[in-house]
Amino acid sequence: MIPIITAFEQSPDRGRGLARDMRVRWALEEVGQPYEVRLVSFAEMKEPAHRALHPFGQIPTYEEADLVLFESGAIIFHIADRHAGLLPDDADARVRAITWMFAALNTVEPPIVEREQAPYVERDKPWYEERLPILDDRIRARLDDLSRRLGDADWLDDAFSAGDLLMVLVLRRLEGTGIMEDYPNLAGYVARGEARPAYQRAFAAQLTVFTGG
Ligand code: GTB
Repeated sequence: MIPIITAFEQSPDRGRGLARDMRVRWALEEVGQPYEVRLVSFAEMKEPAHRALHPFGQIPTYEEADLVLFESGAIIFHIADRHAGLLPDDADARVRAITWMFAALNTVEPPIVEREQAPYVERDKPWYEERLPILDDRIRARLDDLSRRLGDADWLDDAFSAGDLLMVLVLRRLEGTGIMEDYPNLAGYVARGEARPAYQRAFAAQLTVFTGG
């Protein structure tokens, strides 16, 4: 059964790996599972047919026979749970890797997304200029701790896992802010993730939607 995922027909980043279907594509590539992609427009995402798959009218979704999933974290967990390669076999190591999945999505990503959205939703507000450094500091507080924990290790808990996959993509969202430059070990960590052949295939597939060929 070939799973079908949904992705943006149009994306602000023109397919450079920032939209969350990249997480699902990368996970599927890591485990060697072929997949199909259904592209949806912004209007289609809000229509009942898509909302039946995703109650919040977003991408990505994941369909596999009668199973329909939304939320990139849940989709990655499902893929990692059903295939070898993204979660360790050892029970304790497995739940530690799952903990890093939650840490990426619940602890590190929220301040990054808040900073990312501020220019869109608050630029014309009187507090905007004062708020930006506060948002940057919240991100730095998380990166200070993450950087300390990673140290000079390649991955967060021994072998590469779904936790690293999510953390690398969350950190990539800082591209262009100048913040990552202050954390050379985290920048190296992201580069290691991006160098993985599965990442490269996933990135190329998403980019092809926008560049053709
Ligand atoms: N918690 C959900 C998950 O993890 O799956 C969040 C899903 C989500 O935010 N989806 C976004 C979406 O559908 C696309 S990924 N937005 C449309 C809407 O809500 O109406 C967010 C995203 C998109 C594009 C860029 N980019 O181009 O830079 C970055 C991030």
